[in-house]
Amino acid sequence: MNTQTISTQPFADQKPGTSGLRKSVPTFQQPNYLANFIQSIFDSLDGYQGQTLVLGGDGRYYNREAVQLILKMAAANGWGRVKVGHHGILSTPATSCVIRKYKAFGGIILSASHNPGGPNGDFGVKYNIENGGPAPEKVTEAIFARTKEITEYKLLDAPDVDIDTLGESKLGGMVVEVIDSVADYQELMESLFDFDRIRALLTNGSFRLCVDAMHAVTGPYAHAIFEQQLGAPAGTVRSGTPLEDFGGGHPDPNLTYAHDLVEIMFKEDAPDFGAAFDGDGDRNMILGRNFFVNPSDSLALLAANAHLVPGYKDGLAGVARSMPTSAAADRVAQRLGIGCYETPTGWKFFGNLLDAGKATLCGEESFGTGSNHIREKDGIWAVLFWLNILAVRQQPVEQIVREHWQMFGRNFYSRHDYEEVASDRAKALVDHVQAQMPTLPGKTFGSYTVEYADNFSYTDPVDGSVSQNQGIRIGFTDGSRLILRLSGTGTKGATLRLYLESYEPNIAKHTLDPQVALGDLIAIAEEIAQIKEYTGMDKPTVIT
Ligand code: VG1
Ligand code: CO
Repeated sequence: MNTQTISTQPFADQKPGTSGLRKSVPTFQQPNYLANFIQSIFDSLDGYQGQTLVLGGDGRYYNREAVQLILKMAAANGWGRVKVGHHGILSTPATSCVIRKYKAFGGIILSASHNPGGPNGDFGVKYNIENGGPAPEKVTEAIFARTKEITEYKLLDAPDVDIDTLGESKLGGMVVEVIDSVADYQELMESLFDFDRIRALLTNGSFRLCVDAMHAVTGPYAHAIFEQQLGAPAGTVRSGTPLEDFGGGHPDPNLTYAHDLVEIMFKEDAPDFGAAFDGDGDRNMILGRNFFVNPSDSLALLAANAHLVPGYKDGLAGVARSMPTSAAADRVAQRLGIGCYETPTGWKFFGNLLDAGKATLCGEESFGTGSNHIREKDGIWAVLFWLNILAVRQQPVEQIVREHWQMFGRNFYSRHDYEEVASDRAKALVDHVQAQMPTLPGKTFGSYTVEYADNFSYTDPVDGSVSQNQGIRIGFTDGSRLILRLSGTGTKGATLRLYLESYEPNIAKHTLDPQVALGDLIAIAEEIAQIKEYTGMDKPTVIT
């Protein structure tokens, strides 16, 4: 078997976004496109010779081809061993778990997460470092710099590796180890949660669970854990077979795209608990019977109830949330007397806080929750956490959330997404708002007075690195907030995200629909940003 050195030319568009490089499948299928990016990752790393790489993906179209290419490139570049998921499948949280458990040098995750898949859908590549978490900005910047200069890549001239049989084989001088995609992750979950108690809940004859894997990567994990190990009846997991095109769906667990589950959970005689996950298994949507749990509230609730769960019974070091996530978790942190951190959007910013032991739980408004058990957000983990709480408290989801609001007040929260906006229009909108920023403080809109208007800048408390322009924030004197930012994960035009938050201590008002409670703020956002005019859309594509 020969190592080939293949000449190539740079592509100008390989800048990683919020979470890795995401492009349409046809873009990735261009000759050398994927190889360039993978070689650029390897070139920007130091000291991986002879070390272990973890490799897997969410099973979307092009996953298998990409795995073969990466294996041959890894062998040619001197990696010692690649642990690859069975059939090329590994969820994002499972990859993080395996990197940490086996002290691998890093991992490559093939996924465009919540973006649709299939021949005309999206594909993506993320690199995770040895702590199991997404590469921090200094690494992704180095990779991007390399993509602009690359002239050649290395490839082993060898037949494809059998990734459908567990076990070890040699590829040149490198060992390829096909691993069970679920086992290590399942063992970690068992060490954190009270499985006996959860099993008792799921088999008590009255509690009903419905889990929707959306034909994406969590299917095998959910079948193994909820049905086989914890005793939920067969059929509890819906759409549990990963498909290359996710069955034509959009594997984004929100009220719009997980409509099958939403329908089940909002009908009469609905199950007690419902959950859905995204393409790569790091997001979760939590539903009670006829009840939606906002992800920002979910984070706060997990923090407030963490003492009920074995893995967290000794207390939390702190809680971290992304800037646009509501401040509901801050109130819990304050009550518990623990640290509270506000980071830019994207899980990579939690890594240092977790490594330094400053935060135990982390969350994002975008259906992401996780903890220091790994360095990624984790969908199945979040559901197990909830089930553990339900098993101990023996109350319906809705009652638990309402009691939480009674204790802490309610942070009304909503996110409005405007998808596939023409990029120049989206940029013009941002410029238009940015231009008003200096004059906004002190200005009144109805009963609201602007206290501050800025573009969020974050200084990492551990390594001092600074990340600027992480989203426009307009804060009002009563603590309400409007946030505007452009997505860093979309692949078609621009996606504008408007985040809205207000705080309501009055229990009598907690039953309001968030869209009503936030009505004034929605109108103020329109007045400042003129979203309808700039986007040409009269309503958001997705409302959470
Ligand atoms: C979105 C979310 C962000 C999340 C990111 C990756 O980013 O807002 O909170 O971390 O997706 O999630 P953006 O830049 O589009 O707003 V995943 O599950 O798609 O890897
Ligand atoms: Co994801």
